[in-house]
Amino acid sequence: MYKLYTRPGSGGFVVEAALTLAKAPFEQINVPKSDRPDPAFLAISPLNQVPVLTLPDGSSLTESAAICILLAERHPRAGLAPAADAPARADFLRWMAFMSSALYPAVLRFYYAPRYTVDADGAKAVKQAAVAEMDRGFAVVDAALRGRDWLAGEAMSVADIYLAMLVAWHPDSGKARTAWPDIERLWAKLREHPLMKTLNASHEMWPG
Ligand SMILES: N[C@@H](CCC(=O)N[C@@H](CS)C(=O)NCC(=O)O)C(=O)O
Repeated sequence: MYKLYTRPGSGGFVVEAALTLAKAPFEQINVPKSDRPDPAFLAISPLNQVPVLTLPDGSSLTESAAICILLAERHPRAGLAPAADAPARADFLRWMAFMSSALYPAVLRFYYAPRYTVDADGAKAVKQAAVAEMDRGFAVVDAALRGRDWLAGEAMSVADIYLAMLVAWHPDSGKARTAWPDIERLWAKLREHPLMKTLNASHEMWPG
């Protein structure tokens, strides 16, 4: 059985969605935020971050995008991603990598701003720059969605859920909904998705 280390409102949201869509049984372990982490948790998550997924063979991995891609590979019938040889696979990999390497870190710079400066008064500037970086990234994704329903191919994939999670973290989600109409169109569909509604009840990613 899988074990998912997570906490409400975290990147564990998309992994929980992927496991549930795959109908894969998993145990969920809530990891409280702490500056003095449990050494056993640090052994599987050296940066003291969630999500972490422990696989049925006992090995563990961090990195939300890697976890989602692995689950898509291991549960091909769940349709979490276009097949490895499908033309849409390139878009899927591209956007998963873009979201986890450009957008997610910008979100972290906003919420953990003091970590990103040695200036005791610098957090405000870090936050401003983080929002600008998020805005740049979301505009790229919004443009890519023009005329399309989903980020990759003709069906919802875990990349779309990943995007909804990230945009929900924007500190001004009202602005996000008007500034990027094509992201909003996708996000609106996900807000009505029965599983996202269920997950949102515990994660409170967006106003229900
Ligand atoms: N690169 C990691 C980032 C994970 C991450 O930053 N998780 C946040 C919650 S959304 C966390 O655990 N933060 C606690 C910390 O950094 O101290 C991923 O994609 O999974």
